[in-house]
Amino acid sequence: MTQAETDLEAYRNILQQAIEDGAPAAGVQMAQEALSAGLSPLAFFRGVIEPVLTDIGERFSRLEIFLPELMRAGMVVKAIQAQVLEPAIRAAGGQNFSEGTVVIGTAQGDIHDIGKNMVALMLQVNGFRVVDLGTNINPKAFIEAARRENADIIAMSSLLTPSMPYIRDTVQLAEGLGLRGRFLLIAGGAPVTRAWAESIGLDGFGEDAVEAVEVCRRLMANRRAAPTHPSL
Ligand code: B12
Repeated sequence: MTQAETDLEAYRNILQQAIEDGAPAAGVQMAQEALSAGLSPLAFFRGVIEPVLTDIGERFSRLEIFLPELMRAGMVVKAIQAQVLEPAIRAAGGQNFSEGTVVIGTAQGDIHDIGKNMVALMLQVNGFRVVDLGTNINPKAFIEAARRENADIIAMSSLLTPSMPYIRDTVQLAEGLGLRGRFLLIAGGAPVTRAWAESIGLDGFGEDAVEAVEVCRRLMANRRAAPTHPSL
């Protein structure tokens, strides 16, 4: 194991312990130390937060842990995001919102927002104006917000399988209203796959926050090249 891998493992163990103890301050302090030691916020998110949350999710499915632990995980990770990662990413990013406007939210029935917030932040620091609608957003609310904000892209997040049909409903609502040429629709989240995204007619899909930026950039480049194309 390289020194960097050993460090990541040590950070993951501390995060795991902070979650078990329900101690956001310990998580925040560890994240600050990791960034001070030279780890980038994105590398921290991918190398520490994502694997720990994945492991917790797997243990939850195996009934080894229960809802209170899931809630502590959400609380500790959100504190790290708000107090350490977001300020660091914002400080490094520009203030130029010329890439386009993205309306983002978590799909109806779903209140998970850690991944969605990371996507929103990465889009913002990469030049998109982002309107974050929050969680549990129904199809009509997505479309109304996109109209109100004159958005280019509607970005939907879903962590719950039962919420995925609402993403499909949003695509169908946009289609029914004749708005497919006006808004580009994309989605992501742990249970969302590229094949499913294609099957319901989404314009794009992203595996993680970095790919979310890539897909939005690509869609906007296509739109600029062929602005009247009906289904971009
Ligand atoms: C933390 C957590 C919670 C916290 C959420 C806190 C919060 N504020 O978000 C709380 C305690 C609230 C919670 C509640 C529940 N949870 Co929960 N939760 C999790 C857990 C452990 C981590 C989720 C997370 O943040 N992952 C890390 C982030 C970074 O990953 P991500 O969201 O996938 O996002 C990345 C990519 O997917 C992508 N992405 C995300 N969104 C988008 C959008 C676009 C447009 C793009 C391009 C990309 C993109 O980029 C992100 C960054 O890289 C997961 C396990 C897991 N493996 O994910 C279970 C999990 C999602 N939960 C689950 C369940 C069942 C529940 C509950 C129903 C439990 C219950 N019995 O009440 C409730 C549901 C409440 C509700 N109505 O929403 C299941 C879902 C199963 C399913 N497929 O339906 C999981 C998978 C656990 C499991 N294995 O059973 N949960």
